[in-house]
Amino acid sequence: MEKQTIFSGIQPSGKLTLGNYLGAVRNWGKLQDEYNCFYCIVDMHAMTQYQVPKDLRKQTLEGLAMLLACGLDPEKNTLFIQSHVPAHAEAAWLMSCMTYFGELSRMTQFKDKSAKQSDNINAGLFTYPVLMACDILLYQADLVPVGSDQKQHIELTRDVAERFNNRYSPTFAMPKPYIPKVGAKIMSLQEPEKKMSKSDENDNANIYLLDPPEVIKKKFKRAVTDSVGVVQLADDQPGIKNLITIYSVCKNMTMDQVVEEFEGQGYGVFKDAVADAVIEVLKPVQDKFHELMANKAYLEEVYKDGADRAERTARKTLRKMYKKVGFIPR
Ligand code: ATP
Ligand code: LTN
Repeated sequence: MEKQTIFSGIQPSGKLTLGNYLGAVRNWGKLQDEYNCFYCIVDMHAMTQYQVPKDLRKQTLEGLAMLLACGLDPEKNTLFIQSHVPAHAEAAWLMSCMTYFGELSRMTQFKDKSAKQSDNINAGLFTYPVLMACDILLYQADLVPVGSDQKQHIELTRDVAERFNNRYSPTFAMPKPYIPKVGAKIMSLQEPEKKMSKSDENDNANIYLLDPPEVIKKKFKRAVTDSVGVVQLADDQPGIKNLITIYSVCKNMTMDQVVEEFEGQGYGVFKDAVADAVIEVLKPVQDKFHELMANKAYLEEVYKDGADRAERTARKTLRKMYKKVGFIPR
């Protein structure tokens, strides 16, 4: 049987966080043997926020190195940079003519980001989900492994794909979100009702994948909890719930097992244990990352080869799309 296709993307909009890792990237490596996988550093999406050019270049390369450090094998997966494959932007124009203003207005990420960057509510921020839909559809992806914040965008992708398929003829596979049961939404350490996000300006809110052990310890010590004082799963203890989630994913335990392990223990002991678990999981990733960043020629080879492979698949779909809508081939 032919392998199913997977597509996912990550923005080079800052340093990767524990949220990106536990909710998305960590799971990608587990799929590489069973699926035909495409993973993309979506630099074009990152432009919806202002990026300092030299930082964007650095973060894009670091993003790629991070995917490799997290265990993605470039022989088994196609790893590439979005702006290297022009079909994404070309398809996005066409699909933006098939996506309604009302649909895009309902996107919660648009609403959240508009509130956060009220001085820069640009057209790209609004049409962001159309470009994302094209990322997915150009590769005929069946599954899209993401954190739960991206579910709404994948539903929109399906709606637009179905519209195209119905208006013309079947062209796109129908993608489904692939969301982990635990870890799909890691919360901010400072405001546990908000998701941990790499563009958060408060450094203490995030664990970055490259944070050294002492920084990780300090951030967990300062993590906002509550005055209940019991390690348990309760709706009015979002900070503790978040720490239980992190520990459970790092240790491969269920949340209930974590609660049992820390029964009768104080928050101080629990926070130290969570920090140690995270440090242990990140250590090999950090070592590998530094090794890769010292070898720019290798990284270049990986993204060039990835772009060539991605381009072939994406072009094929774009050609079909153009033909079906009535564009004359040259
Ligand atoms: P930004 O702050 O720039 O929006 P981000 O941290 O939300 O960035 P993205 O590049 O948008 O990160 O997301 C990459 C992947 O990480 C997506 O699959 C997303 O669902 C997942 N992800 C992001 N934040 C979290 C989180 N807090 N918990 C779990 N998964 C997350
Ligand atoms: N919108 C996503 C990043 C992203 C993506 C994609 C994810 C861009 N294109 C295609 C999955 C599939 C985000 O903000 N996390």
